[in-house]
Amino acid sequence: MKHRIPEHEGENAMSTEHRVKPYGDTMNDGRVQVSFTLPVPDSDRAVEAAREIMLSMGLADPLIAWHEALDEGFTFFVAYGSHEKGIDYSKIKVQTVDVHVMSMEETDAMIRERFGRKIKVIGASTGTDAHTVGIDAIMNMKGYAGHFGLERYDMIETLNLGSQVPNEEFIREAIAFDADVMLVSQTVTQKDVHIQNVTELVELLEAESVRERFLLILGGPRVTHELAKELGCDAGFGLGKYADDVASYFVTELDKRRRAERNSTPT
Ligand code: B12
Repeated sequence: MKHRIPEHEGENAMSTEHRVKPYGDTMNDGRVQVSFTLPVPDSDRAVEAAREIMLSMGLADPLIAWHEALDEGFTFFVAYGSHEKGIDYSKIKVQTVDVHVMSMEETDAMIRERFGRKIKVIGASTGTDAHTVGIDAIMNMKGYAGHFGLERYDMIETLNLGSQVPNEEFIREAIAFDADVMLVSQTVTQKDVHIQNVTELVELLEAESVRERFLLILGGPRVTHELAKELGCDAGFGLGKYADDVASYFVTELDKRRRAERNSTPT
């Protein structure tokens, strides 16, 4: 992309200029696009209400670019406005999974060389969560968005339990499968059900004294690495992450642990 600043150059530029604003058409114009629905009939009054919603969000100079009746009493809007305040980029800190992402072939080669056996991975969408597309994107042979899933890897053996798997059953199956890695997918976050669900999973693993036996990886559209760590998992992956990201992470981490164990064993 023509205007993209390489990350390191961007960081340097930011050190002299902390304030970052959205970029629309010209630098620092602060323009953003927002879409939302109001539970009112489509009318001039509704458009004015949408403008006021934009202003109350702190978005100046609002323009309602599109409005359309969704139903008798509901109107959908697409609007533009300017975020004038900006944010201090130097204050942004995130916890991320810091690992070199390998291709499927590189990951397979590393497993062959370092472990000499297949890595066993079990996955499920747990609790009441019925969404399977996320966990399938990571595990299925055909994968997702041009990234093959774990089933395609020669050196990874997988077991995908699907959705609505109770935590107790997930743990039982992980032990029976002798898994190295447990993959948990959580899509529904209403009423923080994902927090309760993953907390219960971690507590059950600890109660059965098997938490350390598995690498526990959480994923889903609202999952961050930071949240996953807070909940007692080893790592977390959200939107835009694929099988290669997660496989690179678990193979690297398992290898690190294998070496640490070897070094601590008296000869
Ligand atoms: C398809 C869908 C359904 C289908 C699911 C079919 C199926 N077999 O999965 C059906 C129709 C069954 C469904 C039902 C419901 N749904 Co629904 N659904 C969706 C929808 C449209 C797409 C989700 C999807 O497939 N995304 C594509 C996948 C590939 O993305 P992903 O899951 O984020 O996965 C990626 C990453 O997050 C990550 N990842 C995901 N999991 C994991 C796991 C690991 C280990 C790793 C490493 C990575 C990882 O990797 C993937 C690839 O990058 C979304 C809206 C949307 N557009 O996102 C709503 C949505 C998720 N659903 C929602 C809701 C509320 C429901 C229902 C509760 C509705 C209802 N009232 O009945 C029910 C849930 C019932 C239940 N018990 O769970 C809400 C969730 C809101 C929230 N934050 O809680 C959404 C966001 C819609 C909305 N805007 O309200 N749904």
